[in-house]
Amino acid sequence: MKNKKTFMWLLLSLLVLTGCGSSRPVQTEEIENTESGKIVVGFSQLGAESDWRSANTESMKEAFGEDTDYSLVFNDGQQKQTNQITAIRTFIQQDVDYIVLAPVTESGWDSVLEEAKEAQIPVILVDRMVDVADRSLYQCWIGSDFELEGKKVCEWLYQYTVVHDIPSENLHIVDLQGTLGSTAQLGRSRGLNEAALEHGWDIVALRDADFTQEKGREVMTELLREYDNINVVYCENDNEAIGAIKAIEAAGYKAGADIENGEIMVLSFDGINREALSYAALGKIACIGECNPLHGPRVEAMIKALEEGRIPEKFNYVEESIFSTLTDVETVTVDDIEYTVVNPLK
Ligand code: GZL
Repeated sequence: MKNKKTFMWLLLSLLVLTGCGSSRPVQTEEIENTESGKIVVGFSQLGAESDWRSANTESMKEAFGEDTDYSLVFNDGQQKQTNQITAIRTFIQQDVDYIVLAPVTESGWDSVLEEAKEAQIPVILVDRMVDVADRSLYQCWIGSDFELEGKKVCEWLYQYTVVHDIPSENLHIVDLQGTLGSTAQLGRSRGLNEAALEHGWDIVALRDADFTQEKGREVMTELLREYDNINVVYCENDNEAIGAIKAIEAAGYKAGADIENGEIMVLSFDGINREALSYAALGKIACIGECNPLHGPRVEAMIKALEEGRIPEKFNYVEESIFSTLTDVETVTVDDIEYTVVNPLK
């Protein structure tokens, strides 16, 4: 445990920020003063692009809040890897006890994680994964099986076509992808691609919608101008789905599950956003693959284990469900495991 003074840190942070060469000093938020005797955790959060991200941030801030044994130094990377790398270097200069990283995309982390290793500061990954040659650069990871999330939603779609006797070749799907190169996007897109190959679905187009509502609306507007046969929209998070539904309705179509009668079915992921859940209640979103953001307590448990000399599991997956207010499909089976479809409003 390191004994640090706030003034020294702030001075160091200032030196590091001015010397870092980044165009804009990265705002590293000191949460509360850092008294000696607390475990100091530097958290590089990738951004605030979605409701999921906000819930994830709140979960971390609560787990490492002022009434705990920790002092949290929080940085919002504003969805830019360069900001996250600068923040990690600041944490190294501040000589924090632990670095927690929610990486925006998988590649480009080897050098800065090498620097953390050389500084003997353990790194814990949360949510998305990093693609590094040397896995010893991080202690452990906690997050979701994103490909499984995609498989569950696609199995729900397949079962829906079976119940309604809809031929697979009648499905014309667009994939509104999340931030390209992020683990969540790679896994969810892979889930759809594999299901489409297995069932003979037509993937009309893929578009980067960056997990945001505005991009979801924008790319869906373009797609509806470009194609007249779209009847399923696979949104890789709820914020995109909300944007897509606004575009669908603005173009004079109806978001709904009755695709044989001209409605456009919207599928999504997360299950956090209240507006998305209200759309699910109306059937405007047919199915949501749950993605659990509440990683704060799990990360705290990992740090506690490390403090006590115990080694956490390297990879830790959270349990997740599948949501729908439609009753057409009651369970889905993926990789021989059966998942009950849950009504998120009950
Ligand atoms: C998933 C997470 C994704 C969410 C999006 O764990 O990385 O990023 O699904 C968020 O809402 O933007």
